[in-house]
Amino acid sequence: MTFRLKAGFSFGGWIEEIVNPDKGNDLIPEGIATFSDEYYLFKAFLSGMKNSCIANPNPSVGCIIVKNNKIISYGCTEKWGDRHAERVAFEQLPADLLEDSTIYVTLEPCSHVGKQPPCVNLFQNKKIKKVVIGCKDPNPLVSGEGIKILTGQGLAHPNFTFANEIKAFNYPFFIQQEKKRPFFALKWAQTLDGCLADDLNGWKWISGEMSRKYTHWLRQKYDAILVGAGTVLNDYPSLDIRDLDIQFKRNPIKMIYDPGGKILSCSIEQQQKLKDKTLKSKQKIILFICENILSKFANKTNNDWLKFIFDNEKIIISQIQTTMPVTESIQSSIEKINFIQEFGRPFQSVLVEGGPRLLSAFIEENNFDLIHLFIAPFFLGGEKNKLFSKITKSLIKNETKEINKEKRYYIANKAFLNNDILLEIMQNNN
Ligand code: AOF
Ligand code: ZN
Repeated sequence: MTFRLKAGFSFGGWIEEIVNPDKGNDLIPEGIATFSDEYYLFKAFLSGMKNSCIANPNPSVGCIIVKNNKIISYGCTEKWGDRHAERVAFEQLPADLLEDSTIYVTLEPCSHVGKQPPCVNLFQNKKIKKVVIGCKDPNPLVSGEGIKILTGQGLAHPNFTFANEIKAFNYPFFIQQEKKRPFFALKWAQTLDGCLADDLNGWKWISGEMSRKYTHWLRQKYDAILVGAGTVLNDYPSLDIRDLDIQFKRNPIKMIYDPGGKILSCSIEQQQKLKDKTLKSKQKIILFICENILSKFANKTNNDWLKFIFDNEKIIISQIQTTMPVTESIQSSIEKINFIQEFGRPFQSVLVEGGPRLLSAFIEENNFDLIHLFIAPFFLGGEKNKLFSKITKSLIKNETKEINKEKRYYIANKAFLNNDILLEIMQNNN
């Protein structure tokens, strides 16, 4: 899968639209004629961004209905299990208004019975002019069948001008359909000399305001945020969404990787800070702890802090195995959690936000799909908080594996966010 992302676009969507809501729909890329199919497809794409945080694991699809050069209805995929974009757009209109209209939808309409009935059936006998389709659905249950059915009815007009952007925006969905596993994105901000924080850990923000807004938008797009316990006990991050001027609908699940049980054995002062900040959460938190460490703490039931952790409805403790590489142990632990029961929907994606050691483990084990890298133009001059820093010891015990230093990754996207650079990097370009 090669992405040819247009300037101003990122894997999170149209950056200007996200961090600058005043821009509204005034973002039509250069060279796209007003009222052309591409023009309306782009508007459908923007309309699909509204529910990106609640539609997953479904793709966040946009659909618009156009008649006499006027948009008469908008639709966006609703939360998992609910209506698809086409049905939302259709159900707002009386059937007779649909006559002579054109439908623009970013993903091939589905042809299967899932939690919802097939969208292809919506178009029958409505005297619609055509259905312009932005991208093929990778779901094996659909995969071209929707386009085929609509072609048979003389309605299908595939137009893949924005197919790369649509795929990028719904990348976790595409990867999950193709690889049948959760999607891992890494995110960090660094200085020109590669520091992710200063050596005294006193520096909170590397990147500028626009990058931060974009990061918070990304947070709501992913199902969960994963950080290491070291980062939690240094920064006490809230891991919530803030600083966004536009509407968002949900905070991500917080995941803390704490193989050695640092959080179970932290000081009273640290316990209080955790209670006031990271653990003060509307959303449930998942703590990954090694099985042998857990068994050491399990019988200390007279300890108030352990009681607070173990009896807390908001905290799910998920065991990890010491015999596996870090990222595999996290993945296999995630796979054992019943997300539908705990969170009301299946799990699809995680954004790994740090610290440097946990990020390095994902890179060392080559287990990631995408990097969102922010580079801020200044120097910090530290040593401790760089990737693969020799000063902080590795998370991977008894591992001799070295990262493949020769490997070149693929820069799928680049953007200026005021005075920062955003690079979005994939394993390769296919
Ligand atoms: C569409 N329009 O807006 C979306 C589609 O279980 P279901 O019925 O919700 O089906 C989920 C699948 O439908 C999903 O895996 C993907 O293939 C497709 N998503 N299709 O026609 C939409 N979100
Ligand atoms: Zn559908």
